[in-house]
Amino acid sequence: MAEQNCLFCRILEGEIPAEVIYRDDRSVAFRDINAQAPVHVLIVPSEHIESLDEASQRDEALLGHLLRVAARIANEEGLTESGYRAVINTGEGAGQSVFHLHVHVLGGRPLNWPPG
Ligand code: DGP
Repeated sequence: MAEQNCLFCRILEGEIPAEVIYRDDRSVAFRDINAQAPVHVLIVPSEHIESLDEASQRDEALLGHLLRVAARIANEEGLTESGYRAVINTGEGAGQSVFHLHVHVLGGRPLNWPPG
């Protein structure tokens, strides 16, 4: 179900433009508008789930699917050799600013650990 005031639901519905690079029946991937690395893609479930913390047992297959899509995109973006990071910020304190679950895929530069 799309949430009216959710930015990513509006992107999924095509109301707000985005550079979509992948779409299937359960997810959409588009480039982050505020890229933190040469490759920075967001993988978003088509269904509105506020955060990882809101995902339930019913969403287990979907969560696995999002990670598989993340790996596929990383591969297509040429990141397999150099490595990449898949990140799910959960909650304001961890940097979540859009409350529609999403996986960040970052790569194309050295990624430090621990992240800030
Ligand atoms: P997070 O802070 O983990 O909730 O990540 C939200 C990301 O969404 C952030 O990296 C910037 C990105 N973002 C915010 N608004 C837009 C937008 O309108 N279009 C796109 N493509 N990305 C957006």
